[in-house]
Amino acid sequence: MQTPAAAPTAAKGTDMTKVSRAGRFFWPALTGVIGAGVLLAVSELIALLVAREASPILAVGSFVIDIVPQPVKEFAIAAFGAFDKIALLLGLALAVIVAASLAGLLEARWRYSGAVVLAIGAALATAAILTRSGASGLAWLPPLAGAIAGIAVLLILIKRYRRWAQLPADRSAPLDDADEKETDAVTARMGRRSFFALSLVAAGSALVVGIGARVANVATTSVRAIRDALKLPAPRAEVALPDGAELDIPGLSPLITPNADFYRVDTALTVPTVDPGTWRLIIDGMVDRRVEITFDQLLEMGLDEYVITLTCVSNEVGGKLVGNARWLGVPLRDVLRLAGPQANADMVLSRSVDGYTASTPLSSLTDDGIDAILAVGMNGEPLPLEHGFPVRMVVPGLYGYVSATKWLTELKVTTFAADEAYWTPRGYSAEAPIKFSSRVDTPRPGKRVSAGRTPIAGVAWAQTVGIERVEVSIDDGAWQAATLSTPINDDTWVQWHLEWDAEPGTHYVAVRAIDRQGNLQAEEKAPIAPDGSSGWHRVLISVD
Ligand SMILES: Nc1nc2c(c(=O)[nH]1)N[C@H]1C(S)=C(S)[C@@H](COP(=O)(O)O)O[C@H]1N2
Ligand SMILES: [Mo]
Repeated sequence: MQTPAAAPTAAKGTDMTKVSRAGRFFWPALTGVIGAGVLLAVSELIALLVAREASPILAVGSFVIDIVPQPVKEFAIAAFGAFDKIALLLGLALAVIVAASLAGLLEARWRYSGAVVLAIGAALATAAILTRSGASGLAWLPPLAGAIAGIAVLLILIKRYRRWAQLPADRSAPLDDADEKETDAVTARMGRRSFFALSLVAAGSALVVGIGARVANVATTSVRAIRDALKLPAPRAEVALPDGAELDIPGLSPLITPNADFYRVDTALTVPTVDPGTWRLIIDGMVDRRVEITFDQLLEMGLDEYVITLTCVSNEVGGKLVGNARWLGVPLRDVLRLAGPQANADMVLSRSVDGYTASTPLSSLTDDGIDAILAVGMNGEPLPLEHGFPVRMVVPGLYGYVSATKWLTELKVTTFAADEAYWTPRGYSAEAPIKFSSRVDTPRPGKRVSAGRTPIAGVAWAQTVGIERVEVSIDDGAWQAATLSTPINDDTWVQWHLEWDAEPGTHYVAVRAIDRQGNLQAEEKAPIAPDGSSGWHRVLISVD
């Protein structure tokens, strides 16, 4: 009986190391194509991350369209009809394959000659990208990064190919005569194996990364364009800011957090792209009738403005995972009423297009006194993609993870006994009201303060209840009442400040709040899990 180990491998192995005549043309050419593929894939990936318009293939394609004379364009349309663009891209792909094969063949013969061909290709693509209108400041980065990666892969692959084909890698170092044959065969076999292994990995990842990045780029670019072009109806009622709503103190958080500065927390690896034209909200579960509504139907329910401070359960004492925005939306109680929640239900499981779920007490969404909304606008614009475009939930008084589902697609009326949300089996409470809190924004620890009169200022929030008082203690002395901004409503944070006569040295500044029900902010420190941090924010300040 013959075991696999006993099979004669030596003779066959030597055969395998031979590169056929056709192979001497095919493998280097393929190497060039793989190098170019890596170049394009890395460019696409970096373009997706830093400069969406900087896709080499598309930029060169658009460039060709622009320079092609009108008669040729007309011929292309006549010959290919609606497929003229596809024909162009196929032609371009063919040109890339030919040039890349040439690069591989040249590199196998003269070191770095193929690298130069790829570099020229990348340089042409960069020129095409930079001469497009709308090229951003980082538009040169994708083709550069692509060229570096593509050339590196080409050089390494060709080196392995030369070992396999027994082309002298370095003419100045001949092999020892006696061992030559044996060593050649071993080197060739190793070269062959490592050549194929890397070729496979490089080609495979180039395909996956390149196509993935291009698809993601197209999807987000088109939904981004839809979002940018979207005009939301004006609110029936705007929230007017009361006099004294905003304090003007350097270093203090603005009353309304600009969208660009608004914290972002979600489990989404890539931002979901939802076209409002095909978006549907399904309301089902324990309801009298299952309801499906479109984006337009939602808008037709009438939009109002709500200013609500959102807070993340992961916000540490003094942290930045809290923000205040003007939301444009529709009350959830009106939306739920369309379906008619049944009496024995006690929870709404909201679901995002990416599968994320949140469990919100039904009463928080139906209570007349709570402004829980489906939001479509944020600070005067449609929701940014990152903040849940086209529709998200915002519920005053509950941490985001149990209430603020972004990219919303379904509201399932159910019970806490029957259903569980994303974070519930992961160490967080099924129900999580926001623990009211306060924060010192300025002076900032680590920033030097000059002696003399200095404002101490920050924000405090107690959504649905409101902040009654904010107190500051310096160097663990008596608690002094801070001056508050005029609150917009009980769902938003207030700004506070206290004038301080700062003396040289180091000082502790601590803050605590009292809510409108007379409760003092919890002093006891708690970690963020399972239901939010607590404790008083205390900072160390050095004064010159
Ligand atoms: N689809 C989806 N929605 C989500 C989340 C998520 O991971 N996925 N995270 C929630 C959490 S934990 C918070 S704090 C808020 C944050 O909203 P923001 O990113 O707009 O600030 O979104 C909530 N909505
Ligand atoms: Mo959160």
